[in-house]
Amino acid sequence: MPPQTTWLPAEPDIATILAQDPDPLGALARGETPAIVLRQVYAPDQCQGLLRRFRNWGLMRDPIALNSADQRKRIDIGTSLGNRGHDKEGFLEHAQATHELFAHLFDGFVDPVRTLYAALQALAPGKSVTTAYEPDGRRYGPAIFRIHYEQHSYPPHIDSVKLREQRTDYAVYRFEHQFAGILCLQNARHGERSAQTIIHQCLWTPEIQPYIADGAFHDFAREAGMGQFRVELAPGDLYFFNTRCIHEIPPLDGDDPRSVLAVFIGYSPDDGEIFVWA
Ligand SMILES: O=C(O)CCC(=O)C(=O)O
Ligand SMILES: [Fe+2]
Repeated sequence: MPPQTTWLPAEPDIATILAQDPDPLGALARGETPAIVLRQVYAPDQCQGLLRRFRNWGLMRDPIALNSADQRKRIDIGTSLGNRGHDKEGFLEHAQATHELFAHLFDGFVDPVRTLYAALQALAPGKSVTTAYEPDGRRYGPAIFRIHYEQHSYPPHIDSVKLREQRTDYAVYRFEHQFAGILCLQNARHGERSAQTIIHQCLWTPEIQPYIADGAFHDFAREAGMGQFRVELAPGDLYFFNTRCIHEIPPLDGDDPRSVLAVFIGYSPDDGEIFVWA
């Protein structure tokens, strides 16, 4: 068992969170809280309806289609800087196509991207939340749907355009801190069990990297008596966390793919803009 911790998330809705702390993103940046968890910001029946649409439009594979030649463990709907950033022109063109797709993908539903951005905006009084853009005005992908099939896992890692990917030629490089925002559409379930994100009370430093690279982070965390927080999500829940905290998702099982809407977020305490991308 991990040690008892006082490292607790801000929950469960925006009004409660802001009443306790007018600057919850600042607390996230400093590593004082593991996450901001907003419960039921998107209706579960909308989650199911959207996933049905993705299947009907051929955007995701039905897990029951056992004979499918497509055996990818993860399917993305959207544009990922991490996957495409090596080719800036190609990335920005792909992002433009994602904007065009997303302009009608949610017709008849509440727009989940707008829901996510609105929640972030409400948590950042005085700042302006906007899709990341380059100086010439071209925009990044606004958000991405990630469908994770059985056996998918995220080993302990961080996400950082600055500390890890060193994307010096992109405007998002300017931000001091990077967060993620994740809206859960569907959990991978196996009976009572469902795989959930674990966030370790550990902001990445170069000294930590060898443990991550060698697959020895769990031993290191145990010996250090490191705290951790397990983010228990239901469909419709949205959480934000600091992606410089080492985090992981154990292997998924069950037939339902874990499906989320995900963004990255660039934040600096003294910057009036907050950039959002995928
Ligand atoms: O899906 C999540 O909750 C987090 C996934 C993650 O860590 C990532 O995409 O880098
Ligand atoms: Fe991550």
